[in-house]
Amino acid sequence: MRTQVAIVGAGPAGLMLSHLLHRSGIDSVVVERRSREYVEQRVRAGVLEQGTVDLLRELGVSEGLDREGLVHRGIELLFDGTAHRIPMSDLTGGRAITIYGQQHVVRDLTEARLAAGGQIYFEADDVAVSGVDTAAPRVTFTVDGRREELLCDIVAGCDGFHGVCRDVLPGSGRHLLEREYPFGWLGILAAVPPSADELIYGHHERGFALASLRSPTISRLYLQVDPHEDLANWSDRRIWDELATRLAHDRWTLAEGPILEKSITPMRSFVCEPMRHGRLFLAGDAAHIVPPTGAKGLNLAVHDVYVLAEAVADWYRTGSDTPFDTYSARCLRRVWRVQHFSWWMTSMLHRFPGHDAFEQRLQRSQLEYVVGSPAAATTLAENYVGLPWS
Ligand code: RFL
Ligand code: PHB
Repeated sequence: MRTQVAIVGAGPAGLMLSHLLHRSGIDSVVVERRSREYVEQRVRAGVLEQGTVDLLRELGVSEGLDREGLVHRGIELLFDGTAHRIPMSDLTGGRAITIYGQQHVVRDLTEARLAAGGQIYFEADDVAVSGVDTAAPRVTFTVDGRREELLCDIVAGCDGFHGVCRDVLPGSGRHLLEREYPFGWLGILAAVPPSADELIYGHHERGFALASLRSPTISRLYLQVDPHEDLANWSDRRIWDELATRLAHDRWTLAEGPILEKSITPMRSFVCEPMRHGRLFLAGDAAHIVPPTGAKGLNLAVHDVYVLAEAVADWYRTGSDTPFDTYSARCLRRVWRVQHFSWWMTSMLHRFPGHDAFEQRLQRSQLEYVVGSPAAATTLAENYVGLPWS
């Protein structure tokens, strides 16, 4: 088999890239380890920046998003029992975020790609990438017990944090920068209408909590927990009680309902520099991870592949390597802005085990400054809705 661009991973990054390349008349094949059902049901992100929404519209993949996406113009910051609204749209010249589940983005992108004749191999085992130092890289994998070989010009490593592509970069040439946080998030999806109109980010002495949503009848909620916490210790009763305590406010009452899904995610910040080796280009979680407090991972993945698609199209058009040589630096500029914002939100809102009274006072002062100063609130708002793409 031959294609121009072999894409490893059918998450938001890989699928979006396949659409962007198709728009430029460039052929691609997507190779995904999991089944189609699995990737279309994996519950993860929910907050889409304006730039992500605009791009989905441009690509003609926004029917579901336009029908079911919920536009939000502000968020609530809750601390010391007081809720403070950050009017994001007012502070950013009308920009907003849209709530639409990642699994629906993935479902819509997959459907549209297949309908346009795109090729996606699901349930591909033992995916291996080779020859990226040459002009003839290849991706090999097993489907239905058959070993397949995909010859290509370029490999896009869109296979997430636990993928295989990052390890193809030689250890001597890559730099891994990392922070682990002393907590994780216990997330639930529940069949209950959201208790408030906007997302509530709650800083509480018992730990951080977040009330989000997926639709008028489905809520998505998170609790800060120990990163090694066992889910078995968290009965539905305990989860609801803890959420009610941490998110208590007289403007809302947390409604309870059946919990449809629960999981615990550790929190880390991670960047692999550079994001390219030879003909291999990393994009999305394969190259970087942010803690979810800033709601940025998926949006950053979309920005990477936007830059990559442009570079690939330029390379085919001009034959010059310059667009390839600048890919990593162009992406990393935004990656580090988003890393900082995600780290800052995480540091401001969580309870850090071991923090002494001095550090707690600093944290409190930061929260008061953000809700009290229009300049500080604007800093939060413009990063949260997404800074303009360069
Ligand atoms: P993905 O989504 O992990 O997709 C990678 C795909 O590659 C496949 N794969 C392989 N395929 C072939 N061969 C291999 N060897 C392979 N290894 C892996 C995987 O099966 C998968 O299908 O990466 P991508 O495309 O870069 O997308 C990144 C986003 O998924 C991620 O950043 C977000 O989910 C992060 N995130 C959020 N981002 C936002 O922008 N807004 C949010 O509100 C938000 N909330 C969140 C989040 C992530 C969370 N968790 C669970 C980590 C909330 C949570 C709780
Ligand atoms: C979500 O709805 O899943 C969500 C919302 C905001 C975040 C992270 C996740 O910061």
